[in-house]
Amino acid sequence: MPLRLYAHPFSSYCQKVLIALYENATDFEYRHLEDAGAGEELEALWPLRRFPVLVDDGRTILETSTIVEHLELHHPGPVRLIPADPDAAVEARMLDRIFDNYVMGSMQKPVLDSLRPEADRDSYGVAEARAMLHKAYAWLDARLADHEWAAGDFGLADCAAAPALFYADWVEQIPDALANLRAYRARLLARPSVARAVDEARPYRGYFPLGAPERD
Ligand SMILES: N[C@@H](CCC(=O)N[C@@H](CS)C(=O)NCC(=O)O)C(=O)O
Repeated sequence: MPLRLYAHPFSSYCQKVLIALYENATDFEYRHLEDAGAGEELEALWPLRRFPVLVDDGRTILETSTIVEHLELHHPGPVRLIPADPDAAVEARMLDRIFDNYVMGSMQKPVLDSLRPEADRDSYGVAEARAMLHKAYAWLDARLADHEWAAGDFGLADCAAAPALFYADWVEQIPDALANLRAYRARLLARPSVARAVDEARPYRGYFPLGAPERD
């Protein structure tokens, strides 16, 4: 029975898992969330309706970081998604958390806020999120001075970084001065697995509520 992934191509967290699957050419059934009945199936699996969700032989795996861990454990391929060395794995997981919590999370705040009715918007929270992005950018730029990928070879943390930085740059452009981070984002976009995820999401750019820029 192939893996089944409930996902939408435009979703940043779905892209994180799609990149991991594409890296190792892992076979899976793509349950596109715009297809009839897919939303109901997702809700039956995970009432919180967060996506993506992976189903492997009747087992439901939630949360992107653990989905990538599951892929490495049960469906490994030539690209190691989690380093074999436990200490290096801690570093990879640390960077994964940083990208999810402080880049992806801060990017999502202004996006989701713009979808709220005007009266319910949270301008203070949005300003905080934008400031957080700049702090995260500066920290990452310094780290990337001597790292080609986020933590060792390409893996989990880069799967998280690619969609996070892709969309974060649309929300709050990475300053020119942060050349290491800008170059890392470009390196990620040049990676075939990432380019594929970005291309598959292209038809949905009109969904971006802040207006997708004319680049990338
Ligand atoms: N921590 C979750 C986050 C997943 C998440 O927030 N996914 C977004 C799509 S990018 C979602 O489900 N949005 C639907 C919603 O917020 O109702 C993970 O890593 O899987």
